[in-house]
Amino acid sequence: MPKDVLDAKVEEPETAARPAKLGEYPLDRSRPDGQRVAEAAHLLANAKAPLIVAGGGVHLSGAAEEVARLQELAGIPVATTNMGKGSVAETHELSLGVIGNALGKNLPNRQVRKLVDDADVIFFVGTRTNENGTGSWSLFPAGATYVHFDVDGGEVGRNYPAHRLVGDAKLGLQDITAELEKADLSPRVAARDDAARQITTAKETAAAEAAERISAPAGEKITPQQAMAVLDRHLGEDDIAVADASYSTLWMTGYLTAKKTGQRFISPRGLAGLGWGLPLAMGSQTANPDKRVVCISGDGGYGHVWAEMEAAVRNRQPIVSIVLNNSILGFQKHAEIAQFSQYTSAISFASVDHSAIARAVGAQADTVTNVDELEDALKRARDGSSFHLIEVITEADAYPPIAVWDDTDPEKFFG
Ligand SMILES: Cc1ncc(C[n+]2csc(CCOP(=O)(O)OP(=O)(O)O)c2C)c(N)n1
Ligand SMILES: [Mg+2]
Repeated sequence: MPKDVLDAKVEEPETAARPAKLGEYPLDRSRPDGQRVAEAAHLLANAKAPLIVAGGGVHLSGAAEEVARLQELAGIPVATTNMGKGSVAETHELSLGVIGNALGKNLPNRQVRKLVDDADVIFFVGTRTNENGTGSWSLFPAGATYVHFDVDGGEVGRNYPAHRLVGDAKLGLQDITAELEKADLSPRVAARDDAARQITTAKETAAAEAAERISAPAGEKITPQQAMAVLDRHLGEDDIAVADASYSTLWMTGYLTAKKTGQRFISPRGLAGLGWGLPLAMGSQTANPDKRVVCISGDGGYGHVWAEMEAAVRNRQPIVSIVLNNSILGFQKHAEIAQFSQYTSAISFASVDHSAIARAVGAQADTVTNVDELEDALKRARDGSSFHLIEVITEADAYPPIAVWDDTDPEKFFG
């Protein structure tokens, strides 16, 4: 731009005034077709083993309360994708937790898989049925009837031929619930206890299996799962959890609990770009100044965004930023091994002191190597009012929580 053009005074054009109220999202909400809503309600009311699969669209629409209402009214079990986590409280007896690619043998939730296998009517809401949400399209039974509800008709039925519903999740779920309120739900009421029992049993088995993975001997170097178990105890129902791409997302979705309907767990699952974690946390904190935001990143991903710590400190954002430092690009290493049985030279880092980098820009920082130190650091960070980095030195050989690698010999990864 020439400088004289930049300097020129511009009269405000008459058309500049924009009186519309634009401070909310979504700006426009559309209702799905009434006849199709009635048919969907009929399918759900008469299903033997219905299952709702809630995706990130539920949060975008602000429809979590509506999903929870449907779960309660019709006694329908609810699972979520990674991005839909928190659509319902995971402490509810009819909540399965996160499914999709998160059902690998190193993630507790794989025990709920049987309930997914047995579902006869699957109701997708606010999900693109993409690779992660469907376990590479391996998860959902071929014989089930599908109802797919999304704001984008191009996504509806794209991967699973489905009864189609197109529109805003909040309004559409209200309509389906209104239809179900008129229906005979006695078969659903009768089936509820059995479904709740099956889910409870699956979760208890999962918890027993995970117990060994998440209990940490005092003073010893810890695994990401052990770190998540500590964090889960500290995470309040009003806190927002954010994760970077790579394993951080799966540690978060697999090992933290949505304690309340609508609680947010934000991760870059659309494109899975590394480095999104801290900027996502800063955006979350800006939008929710009164909430505690906790961010989980890997050391490689964090290296993309070190400079943002300065902005978070300068803007007095009291984010609790946890870096799981395993000194490798873990997911990348394991993907290369699984694919090629060897890995490239750029996988391992020299020793990097992330806490020193944080202190250099004026942040609080702790480096922790065991559970007790992590407990103390989390208490300090939660009570504090400024940006706080907790660098957790973790074991590099945490078995990758990726379902498609379940059959890979651990020797290959760590031998
Ligand atoms: C911008 C970007 N570059 C590369 C990748 C490919 N990638 C996926 S996971 C990963 C390793 C991440 O390592 P780290 O952040 O240390 O997490 P870890 O897996 O060790 O927990 C890489 C390089 C990506 N997703 N995004
Ligand atoms: Mg790493």
